[in-house]
Amino acid sequence: MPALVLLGAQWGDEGKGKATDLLGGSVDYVVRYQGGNNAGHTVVVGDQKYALHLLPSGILSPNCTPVIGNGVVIDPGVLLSELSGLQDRGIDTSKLLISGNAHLITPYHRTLDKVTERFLGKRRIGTTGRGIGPAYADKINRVGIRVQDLFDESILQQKVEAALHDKNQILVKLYNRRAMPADLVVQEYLGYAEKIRPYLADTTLVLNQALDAGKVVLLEGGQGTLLDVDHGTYPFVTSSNPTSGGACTGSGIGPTRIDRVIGILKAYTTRVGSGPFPTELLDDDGEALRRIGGERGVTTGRDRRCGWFDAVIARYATRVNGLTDFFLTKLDVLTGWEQIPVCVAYEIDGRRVEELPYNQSDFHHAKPVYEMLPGWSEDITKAKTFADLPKNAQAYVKALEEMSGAPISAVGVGPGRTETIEIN
Ligand code: 2SA
Ligand code: GDP
Ligand code: MG
Repeated sequence: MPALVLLGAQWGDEGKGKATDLLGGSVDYVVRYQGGNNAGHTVVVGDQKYALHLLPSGILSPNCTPVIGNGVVIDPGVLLSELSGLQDRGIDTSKLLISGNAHLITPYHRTLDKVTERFLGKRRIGTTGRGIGPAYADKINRVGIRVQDLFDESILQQKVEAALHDKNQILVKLYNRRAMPADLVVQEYLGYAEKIRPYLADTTLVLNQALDAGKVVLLEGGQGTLLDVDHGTYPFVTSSNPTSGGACTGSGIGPTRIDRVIGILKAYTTRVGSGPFPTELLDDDGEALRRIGGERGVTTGRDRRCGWFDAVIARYATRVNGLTDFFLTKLDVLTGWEQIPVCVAYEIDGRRVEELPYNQSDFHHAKPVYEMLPGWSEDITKAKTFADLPKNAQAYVKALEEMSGAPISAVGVGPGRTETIEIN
């Protein structure tokens, strides 16, 4: 198996961290290819719970090399404190590799993220406020600061000055904020350089050479398909490409080397932040899913919006990512419902629609068409094989597989590393 991609099939928080950790024992490299510390990936190992933001979940597997690829945006202060937090808990972080081409999030990106959201008011995206959008905007606008710039003071100074030239005018004139002195940013960032230097690598070269040598590389997505800046519910998206194409550009691994693309799919749906969500539940069922599923943002602590499973979204994820299979997570959370509604299509202005509409207004108007599936009441958290699941839980999984367009190869029945059923 050469390279494989693991990504979110919905709006993020499907349980990618747990799935990556599960595969960590059988892969040699785990690579983050987009996003930054907006992500929150939870991994539960025994009685220990880890919340990772910037570091690949493979960092918890001793034989695995974790890599932060060129497509990631790095807040260096957050990176170093995440590293020292893991070191304090006895995790070896020395193998980490960081691309010199990854871009840096700076204090002005964080400030711009927050003031823009405030300015948008009711139309705000509901970002994590970590500076992700403004950092990617600078990258595309060719005024970004890269990790490699930390090692040349005069280049860093020039680039920060250039980046701040118009931003300071915007901050002062438009948002009534104080200008940010370039020198302050440069001094702070030069202070990170030597701490980051040991991890610096030509990650694209390292990964391709590893693949040549028969090693296995796992590309781990942050966020999810519907938060993709190209394929998601724009403008209510993140500013990167969590979809499988982003795994190539964000790591420097060509598509011909990837032979498996796993979509992580929650047995119901959640979303953090603003934007359309056809199956959202604003009633007791939504509250129950939130409570039982522990649906709270790992980075911001915001309550996640909850709703029933949406097969239209799952089919779309299969299509735009070329998924080979799904891991279905959090099936245990659905235990106890007598009947479980599943959205099989939308009704838009009186028409039945089977595929995700590309038109933003149509998606905003989409009403779910539900099919009712019978529920189960037995505790499933101890199930080890598919046959251990109650008949109705088996039928739920099979129905979702049928509707979603790719086989389900694993089912999560609890947050722990071992609480996963593999299906052959
Ligand atoms: P941003 O900050 O620019 O990426 O925000 C843009 C949108 O992307 C959403 N987004 C997320 N959605 C789900 N999970 C994410 N990670 C955290 C978690 C979220 C948290 O694991 O729980 O703690 O709030 C994540 N990161 C970004 C975001 O909500 C906006 O809708
Ligand atoms: P990620 O961003 O996709 O890595 O997901 P998060 O960590 O943000 O959110 C997923 C949550 O579900 C975490 O608290 C996980 O520990 C938890 N989780 C993952 N798989 C399962 C499962 O099968 N059952 C239950 N009950 N919890 C799970
Ligand atoms: Mg998350």
